[in-house]
Amino acid sequence: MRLTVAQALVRFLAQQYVERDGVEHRFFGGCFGIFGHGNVAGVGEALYEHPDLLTYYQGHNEQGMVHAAVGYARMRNRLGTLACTTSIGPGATNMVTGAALATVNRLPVLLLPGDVFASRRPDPVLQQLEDPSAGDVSVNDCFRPVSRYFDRIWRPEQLVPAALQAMRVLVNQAETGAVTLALPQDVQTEAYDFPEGFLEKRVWHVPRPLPDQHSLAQAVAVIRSARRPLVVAGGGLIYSEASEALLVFCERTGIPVAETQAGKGSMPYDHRSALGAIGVTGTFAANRMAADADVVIGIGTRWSDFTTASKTAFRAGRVRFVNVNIADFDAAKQAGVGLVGDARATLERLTVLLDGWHVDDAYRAEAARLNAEWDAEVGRLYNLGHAPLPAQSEVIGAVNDAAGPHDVVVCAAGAMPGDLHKLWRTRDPKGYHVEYGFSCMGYEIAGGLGVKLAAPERGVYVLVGDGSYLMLPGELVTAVQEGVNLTIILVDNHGHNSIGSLSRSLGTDGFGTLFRLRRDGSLGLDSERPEDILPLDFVANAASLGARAVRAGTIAELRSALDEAKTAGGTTVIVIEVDRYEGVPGYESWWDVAVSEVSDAPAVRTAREEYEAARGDERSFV
Ligand SMILES: Cc1ncc(C[n+]2csc(CCOP(=O)(O)OP(=O)(O)O)c2C)c(N)n1
Ligand SMILES: [Mg+2]
Repeated sequence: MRLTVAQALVRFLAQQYVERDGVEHRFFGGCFGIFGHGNVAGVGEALYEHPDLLTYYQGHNEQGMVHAAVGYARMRNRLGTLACTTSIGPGATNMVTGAALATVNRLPVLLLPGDVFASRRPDPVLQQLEDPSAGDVSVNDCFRPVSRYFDRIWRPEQLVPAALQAMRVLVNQAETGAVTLALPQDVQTEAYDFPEGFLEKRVWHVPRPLPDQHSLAQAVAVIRSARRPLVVAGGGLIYSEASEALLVFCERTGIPVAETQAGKGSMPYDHRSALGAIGVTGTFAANRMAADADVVIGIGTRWSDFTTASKTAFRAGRVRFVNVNIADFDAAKQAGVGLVGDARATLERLTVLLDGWHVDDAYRAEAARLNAEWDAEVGRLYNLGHAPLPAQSEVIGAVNDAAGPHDVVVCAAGAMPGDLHKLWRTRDPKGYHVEYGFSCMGYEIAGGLGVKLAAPERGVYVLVGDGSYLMLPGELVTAVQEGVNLTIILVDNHGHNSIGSLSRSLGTDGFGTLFRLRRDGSLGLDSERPEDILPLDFVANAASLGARAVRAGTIAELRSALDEAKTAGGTTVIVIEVDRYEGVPGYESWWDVAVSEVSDAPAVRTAREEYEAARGDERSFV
């Protein structure tokens, strides 16, 4: 069939399906786009000609479009995503951060940046990077290290193998991440006789592979030898829809469960074996049991520094790891016994192979006791009654109370992700959506939009800091445009408070983190006088973008604003100011952030001494 490259690509994308466990889904839920000369006449024309093929969503910042696609993909457990089309130059490079975020989080997104003319006839075109020593380099080469698959379509017929490779990687649970097909603007518009087979419906089967017998036997022997085993549940467990299998495994074996950021929600918070968050932002329940664990079973985790507390969380002399992971790269970490396979299938097999074996009753009871003690601590922090300004933990409590059991909380950067990791009471495996692989400021609203597009039946609560809001509020407009109802709670603490606290703990006094006016003669931005704090009006700002916007001065007002948001419909932004010095404490954990070895500041020298002492606890597992 004679089509342009862009027309063939749009038809191809509309015909891609995935199937797992006999259930089939369309893979692409639509296409986000911002047009410029690099895609308006190519991909733009193709979407215009057949708007029925792929729903078009207008983005307002290319990075935000990718965040929305990531939110969508995560909500769909990697069985669906959105495509993103941009112009060349800045429109394209605006997606690089989103690409890195997708790849770090192992979430599929398809990026279609426009590219310079393949013919080179009109060079240099507007926004073209000219490399005097390499004619084939364009700004899109920035996508290479942050994409799991990259190709540039220099000739029309090249689309066929490239599109098939793109799909292979997108649906592959071990390899997935950002996939980039750079589309030179002239090639997008060139016609070619595409084979019919290329444009027909294609169903990609997503398998549930099992680890090999030898590794399973080894893992079972290690687990049977354990007296204090612990499961660390990661995002892979949720993407594999393995929560039920995990519950059965834990009921039978009595092994307690700690959760990473991406894995939070693997177990309901009130299950007696649930220890909640682990690591730097962990609970005392999980961190105490991690410290003494002799066998740690990581399921679908990439063992980030936040999970391992920079390699200080697991302190038992002869602790051993078993890693269930779809990617052998992650399964090999911590010198673990690698069980390369699907989390659900592997957990079901392990449950059978461990039949009859379980931890002793005292260990089971210890986990149950810690679960209850931790929940009491959550209750305390939800109800601090801090005055005159409330504490952030009370905001989390009010939002948790307002959210239904299947609603979703969305966050990404600042102090909020750590506090949510500790305090959010999760009741549904998809109820907790904190992007903490890249922890990208600006993800919150755009990611929340993607979550809602993927799961319109769920309420979506976006918690966003004032700093993150200022970085990328544009997709608020998209939410209003699309009639997508988000409830956004903007937590105003007049700056980058999380980094301010980190800075204070490292001897640098919160330098550069408060939002304040520079006064004459001041070298730094160092005044904390109320009259020097920037008077930013976030209510007016959000209202000007089309949202319902209200201010809550107290937790009681926040609760009624959350109630009103449910009935009002549309996207609501609730702005609440919190006490920036009333943070949630850390619980028996540490994070490796290097401190200056020499400094004029005595506080920095002290911090360096403490740092060197703490670093001594870091372990390497070989
Ligand atoms: C895009 C990006 N830039 C910088 C950072 C480093 N960073 C992490 S948290 C943070 C401050 C976030 O401020 P805000 O959203 O107001 O949250 P708060 O820290 O006040 O809780 C910064 C600058 C980041 N994570 N992402
Ligand atoms: Mg802030």
